[in-house]
Order: sequence, then structure tokens, then C-alpha cells
Amino acid sequence: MSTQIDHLMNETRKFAPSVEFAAGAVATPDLYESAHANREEFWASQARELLHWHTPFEHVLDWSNPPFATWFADGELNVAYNCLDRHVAAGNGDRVALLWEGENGDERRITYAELTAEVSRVAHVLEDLGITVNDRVAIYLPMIPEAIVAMLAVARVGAVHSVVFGGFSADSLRARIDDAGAKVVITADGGYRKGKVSALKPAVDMALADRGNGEQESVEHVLVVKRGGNEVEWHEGRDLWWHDVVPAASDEHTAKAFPAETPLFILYTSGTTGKPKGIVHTSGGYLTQAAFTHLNVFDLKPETDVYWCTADVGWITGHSYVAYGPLANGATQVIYEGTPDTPHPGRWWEIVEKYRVTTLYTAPTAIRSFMKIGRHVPQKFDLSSLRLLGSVGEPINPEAWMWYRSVIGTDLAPIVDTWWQTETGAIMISALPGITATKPGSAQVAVPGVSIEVVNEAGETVANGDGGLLVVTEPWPSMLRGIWGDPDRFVETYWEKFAAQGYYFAGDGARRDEDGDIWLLGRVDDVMNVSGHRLSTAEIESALVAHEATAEAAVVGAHDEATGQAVVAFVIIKQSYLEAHSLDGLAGALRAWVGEQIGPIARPRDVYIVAELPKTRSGKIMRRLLRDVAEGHEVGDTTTLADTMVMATIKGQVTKAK
Ligand code: 6R9
Repeated sequence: MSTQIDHLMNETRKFAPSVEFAAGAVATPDLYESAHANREEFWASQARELLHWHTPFEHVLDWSNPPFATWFADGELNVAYNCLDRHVAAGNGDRVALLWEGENGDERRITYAELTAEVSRVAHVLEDLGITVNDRVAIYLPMIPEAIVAMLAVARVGAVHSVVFGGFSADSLRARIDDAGAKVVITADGGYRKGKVSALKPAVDMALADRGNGEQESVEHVLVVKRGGNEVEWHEGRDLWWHDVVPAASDEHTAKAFPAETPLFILYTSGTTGKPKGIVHTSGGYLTQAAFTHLNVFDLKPETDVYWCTADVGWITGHSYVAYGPLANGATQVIYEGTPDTPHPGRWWEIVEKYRVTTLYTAPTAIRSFMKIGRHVPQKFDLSSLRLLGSVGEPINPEAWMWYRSVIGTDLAPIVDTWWQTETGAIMISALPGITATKPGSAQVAVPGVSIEVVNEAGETVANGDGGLLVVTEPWPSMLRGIWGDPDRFVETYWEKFAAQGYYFAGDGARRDEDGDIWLLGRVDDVMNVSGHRLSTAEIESALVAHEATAEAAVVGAHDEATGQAVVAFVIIKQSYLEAHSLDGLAGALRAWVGEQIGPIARPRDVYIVAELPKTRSGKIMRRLLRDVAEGHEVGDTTTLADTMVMATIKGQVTKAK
């Protein structure tokens, strides 16, 4: 790690914005000045300028009961109205909102007027199903326009959505439905992935199957979009086809105003324990910061830009920078259903050429996988429309940054490396294009109105050049308002570590360079980052021990060229299992098992069957030693182990398996 950091810290290349870009840039340096002069007044004026308030707010921030914040609490708005109707009212109804490309080549162009009408119909359908303010609706859909429509329709009626990534298993879906107590699930028969229809409805059926324990099921209805055309089972009375009920509903729907602190969504994310956390975001503050950052970080010119964020709506990036930010700003955006290499490795670049995409926002893991294939693939396409590139999800290594800049951005487009989290709701650290001279590998500076520090364990700000922990020192509008149903966990997880200072602890290590620019160094807890997706070691360990063969399991995130980190599991097999079975194929079976339990993204790259795990005297598994083994390093300090010989045994077993 330290050699990697030193290497990063020696990165001195800098790219100043071009004169033309700077001259036409949306963001101006006075944003920093006015935010600095009065942070609350700054956010209040952004909220007034960027959004429509049915009832204007007087109160900006209430921080009298930290860490529970409210923003704009006496104001009222409708999030869907802000993303739809007001653009139509302003005469932009004919502007294309969504340029949708199915993996199989299907295409749809949907204007703001059409999107407003469709969301209105679905809002009626939801109301007819009894959905009202604060009710929860689970959304389990592929990347099709209906995913956006569903989110906005839920928001329009004041209800709360919980989008569950379509790649998650029935068990993961069930846990999320139960935790939130969802009344309706919106899903599809299936969607296209890697050239085939991948079914979704069966997972919903499994999630809702009778549990045989007499527990009351919260879900009353399942609304099903027909996309894959695959056969599905039907539960009369519970299931409804979207195409039966939506077209029949009225396309006129009055968007009622709701208080700014009305919950907008719950999004589950991995924490350090096995149980995913339901991160809660509310309406006014969230939408303000999503819109502000989308406008300024992506230099949005809504009349001429074609924006494309490649994230799935199942992740926070898909919430803030596919659904809410772009639509609040009246942007035209591309949405693509499928995988980047279907049916050919140039698919993304073909889409950029076809729609003349100007702004591309994606993840380092995707960039590295394109690097691996080679520049000849993107170079077959005309990428000259691209004028701005964004990165999110994990640290982007300078090599990938440079490749992104030169091959995709043809040495012209600025790159914004944006640091933020499910919990922060919107971008917190990023260059502003046209203002900041960018540096490969560094996320650089807090956005205007956000206060970030790098501190030591005692909460003291470190000197430039030193490393420490990343904290947010002041409340921000799109901050999480809590963990669904678990206020204690909210306080413990984020606020206890620096309670004396009142700082939010992000869980990331960071360092400031001599210019004061911030470099992110990865998680400091047991959360892994695989292809930009957060996975918890504990969650995968509990899936592994749920298998009949496993006695004990330890999971680590090991460095991986392509995915940033990869899941590597060490498992001890039960004696009883060993006596009755051969170990042939067991590692593969355990990999597949995790994929079924949690979802394919959680499937370990390697599963090693070992006789013992390294533990401290207090019984804590020392994952850092296992990470050394997984990465093929010299094993670090073992003096705190109860049995110092155990690492030699494990190394022997891993070497044999390799
Ligand atoms: C938006 C998103 C959050 C974690 C975060 C950090 C990592 C995100 C990053 C980055 C370095 C960046 N992360 N962006 N690390 N540079 N530009 O990814 O949210 O899924 O909640 O993950 O991702 O470790 O703490 P989420």
C-alpha cells in the first residue's frame, strides 16, 4: 500500500482548463467565494434558484439536534414536478429527456412532455393501489425507461422508493422488502443482459413465497413491466401487468406539495456488519445538492448537451445522476440497458457516436476493462462529441486517468473525479471544469458549500503531505437523514468516532498533497469496493457459513487489476462434511452459492479451503494477514496472533490450491 501511495504522491502532472472551456463554463469561481462567505445562505439561494417551491422555505438548516439535520424544513415541493412538469410549463416539453437504447438494439426517445404524462399515469395507478405519503415501494427493474418512471411516480405521490439492483438475488430482495415493509413491488418479467433475457419476476416470486412461519407479508401488489418476453408465473389478485393498468390511467395528475423533509427514498448499502443499511434521503435538500452538482460539475448546457451516466439505477449514482440531478436540470440523457461488451466490445463507443454524447460519467473499473481490450476498439468510433468526462466509485489510478483522457477524451476533455457516497447523496469532492486544473488520480477539492478535512485519529487536521481519515465537518443538504429503522446505528456508524468534533466519518482513508488537494486511499473498514460496488466482508462471510459444508469463513478484498478489489474467501470445512464428501469442486460450488445468496457481483474470485484462520487472542480474525496472502505479499506482523504458526499453514494450503 505504501509504495502505491508514494507513487501516487509523486504524480505531478496537471491539466489546466482550455481557454475556450473556461470562457463558456457554467461554474464560476464566485461559487466558492459566496459559499465561503455564508454556507447556509449559499445553499438557500441554490435551492431557490434550482428548484420550484410550492411553499417557499424560511428556515435553512436546523442543526440543533445533531447528527439529525433538517434543511429547508418549512418549505414544500414536489420532487417529480421539479423533474418534469415545470420543464413542460417552461416550454421545453418537446425536449428529449431519455434516449434509451436496449441491449438488443431497441430504441425509445421520450420527451419531457411524454415522461410527465407517463409518470402521471403511474402515479394514478399507485394511488389506486392504495399507495400514499410515506408508504414504501420496492423497485426491481432492468435499465429501462420504466425504472425512471417508477421512481418519479413514487416520488410524485409522496411515497418512498427502495430500488433494489436487478442483479441482487431473491434473498437480498426479500431482506430489503422486509426491512422497509414495502407494500408494492415494481418489476419486469426480465431484461437483456449479455445477449440473453435475464429473468427478474421469478426472484420476486421467490422473495414473496410463503415463508411458512405465519409472518404477515407486507407486499400487496406486484406491478410487472413486460420487457424480456420470458414466461412468468402469475399470482391472480396480487400481480398486475403494467401494460394493462398504466395506459388506462389518466395522464393528468396534480402533483401535491410535500414538506421538504418528506423521505424520498431508502437505498441499501453494505456496512461493516452483515446487515445492509437502509440509507434514508429526503426531498428538498437532496434534490438541491443533486441538481447543483449535476449542473456545475458536469458543466451542463441543457439545450445542447447529451449526457450519459452509465450507472444502474440500483446504485446511488443512478439515483442522483441518472434520475434526479439530470431531470431536475432538464437535461437530455442516454440510458443503456445492457453490458458494455454486448454484442461487441465497442458497444459503448458506438452509442457515444450514435447519440453524439457530450458528457460521459462512468467508473474506473469500466475504464480499466477498456484499457485491457486496447485503444483500437474505441478508436474505431467518432468520439469527437465528448467534451467532459467523469469518474466515480473508487480511486482512479493515474494510468487509467491518462488513458481515459487521451483515448476517450482525445486529450481535450477535462476529467472530473467525483468522490461521494450513498450516504452523502451527492458529489462532495470534485474538480469544477473550467476552474480547477486537474491532476490524474486526485479527486482534489470539496465542492462549494461542502467542508471536508483529513484528520488523524484524534480528529486533528493533518498537515499537507500527511495521510489520515476523511471527514465532513459541516452538515450538507443531501446528507443522509438516518438508517431506516435504526437511529442508533446511524449515530454509531458515522458520528461516534469524531463525536467531540461533530464530524461525519466517511470510512475512507485520504491524504492531502502539498497543494492541499485530496487523494482518496480506499476504505479503512471491512467494506470492499469491487468494480465500484460496495460489498461487506461480513455479509459474504455470513452467506458462506450458511452453506452446509462451511464451518467458518473469512473474506478479504484483494487488489485486482481489473476490478480494483476482488473478493477472496478463506473457508474452513466442517469435519462432518469432510467425512462424507470429497472436496472436488467445492470451491467452485461455494463461489456459485454466494452468487445465488447475494448476487453475482458478490461471487468470490477465489475460494481457498484452509484448516485454520488467523485470529487474535480475543478471537478477532486478522483479515489484513489474509489479504497479504491473497495478494501474494510477505505476511505482515503476526505477533498478535494466538497461534503464530497458523499463517505458514494457510500459505501452504493456498499455494497448493493455486
Ligand atoms: C458514489 C458511490 C462509496 C465509497 C466511498 C469510497 C468509494 C466513491 C470515489 C471513491 C475514490 C472516488 N469512492 N467515489 N473513492 N475516489 N472518486 O460510489 O457511492 O457506492 O456508497 O460508495 O466508494 O470508498 O466511501 P457508494
